[in-house]
Order: sequence, then structure tokens, then C-alpha cells
Amino acid sequence: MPAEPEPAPGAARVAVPATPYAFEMDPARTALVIIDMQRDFLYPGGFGALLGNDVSMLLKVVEPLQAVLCLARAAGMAVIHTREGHRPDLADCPPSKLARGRLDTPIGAEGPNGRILIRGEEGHGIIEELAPVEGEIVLDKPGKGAFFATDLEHILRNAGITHLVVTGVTTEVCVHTTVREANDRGFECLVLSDCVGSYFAEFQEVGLKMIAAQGGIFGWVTPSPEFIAAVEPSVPLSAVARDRSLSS
Ligand code: TIU
Repeated sequence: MPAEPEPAPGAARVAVPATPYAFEMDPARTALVIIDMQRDFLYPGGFGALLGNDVSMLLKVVEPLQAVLCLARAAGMAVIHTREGHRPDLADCPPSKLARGRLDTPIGAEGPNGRILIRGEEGHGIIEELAPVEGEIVLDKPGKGAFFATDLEHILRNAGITHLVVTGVTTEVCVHTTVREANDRGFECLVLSDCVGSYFAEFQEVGLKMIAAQGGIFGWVTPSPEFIAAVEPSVPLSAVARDRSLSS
């Protein structure tokens, strides 16, 4: 069995209280992954709404996720934003996905926020509240999982990332698919329960249970205040001072 990699010199090991037991992570080897916080899923007229969903269900994750993003930046964690979407010519969209749902306004059709789920369109963009900043990775993905047909695994391995804190939408679709893909590749995943959202209350509840059941079959689950309280002490004082001066 290869030995677990040692934490980088001076880096703190953090134990986040979680289900089914504490999630131990080193912020220097952990990435915050924010899945598909795009207008197409959160705003009226986008892909999520066209599928018949109540998009307001997802808005509740924005505020807790902003606090987590702020902390991850201060703690020096890698931040990865994903976007589900396709090339304007739809060459990367399987016919099965195009046909699914028998939509009047399918992927690629003109909607109120531009062409549905097409890269470069307004609706495809990440919402302002969680806009990526310089140095953060923005990963375009054609599927539900963030590892399928992307260079995510290569990026994570090159950066020495072993642990993922997974957030975004939707819990039982793109979040679940990504956590399952990550788990099979050996990444340890913590899902923040109030920072992932579903259009269906029952899927949210059961989706989270499925991750942490059976001793953590795919990963760990905890609410964001537990994560923030555990990671905050490892934030360098210089970053705290900078954040205070920015917010005053
Ligand atoms: N429809 C639905 O719940 N989700 C998606 O289509 N994509 C993501 O979850 N991002």
C-alpha cells in the first residue's frame, strides 16, 4: 500500500466534524469545487426552468456558498468552478442529450438569456455572487460529471490535490455524478449540505444520505458552518487582516 502523502511543511491538518466521521484534510491539498452555479440552472428562462423546475429552490445555496468561497480563498485553497454546456455547433452534445425531455426550447435554442446551455452565452455564465477571480480554474464540461471529457483529474494531480470540498447544483445530478467519479479516482470528498441544492426537497435529503451512508460509501457530508469553524483557525493572519481591511 503506498503511504498517504505527507502534508506540505507547515500546512495545518484540519478535522472537520462530519457524517459519518471527521473529514481530515490539509487545506494545501484540498480544492473547493463549485459545480455549475450558472444562470442556466438558477435563473428563470434557463435550462433548469425549461425542464419544468422551480429554480428558486436553488437560490438558498448562494449565501452559504459565498461564505465558504471567501474562506477557501483566505485559506489558500485551490478553487475550481465548473460550467455545464456545449460548443456553439453542438458537436460535443450527444443526440440523446439533445432529444431528452422532448423540449420545445432544447439545448442550443434561443432563450431569454441567450442560447440554452451554450458556452459564451449569458445563461451559461456563473452568477455574479460567485464570480471566479484570477487564479481560479473555470472548467467547462459537456456532461453531468466534472471528470467526464475534461482535464480535471490531470489538473488536480498536478496540483497535488487529494481532497475535494464539493458544492453547487444540483445535488442528485451533477454533484452526485462528480462525487462518484472523484471517489472512484481516489479523491476524498466532503459535500457541504447547505451549499448544494436540488429542485426536489426529497432528492436533496436522500441524495445527501446516499453519499455518507455505509460508512461514507462515496464521501462525507457536513453543513458549511462546521467546515468554516474547522478551517478558519488555519487561515494565515495576513489573509484575515486583508479581508478585514477589504470589508471595512
Ligand atoms: N437537471 C438537473 O437537475 N441538473 C442538470 O441538468 N445539471 C446539473 O446538475 N448541473
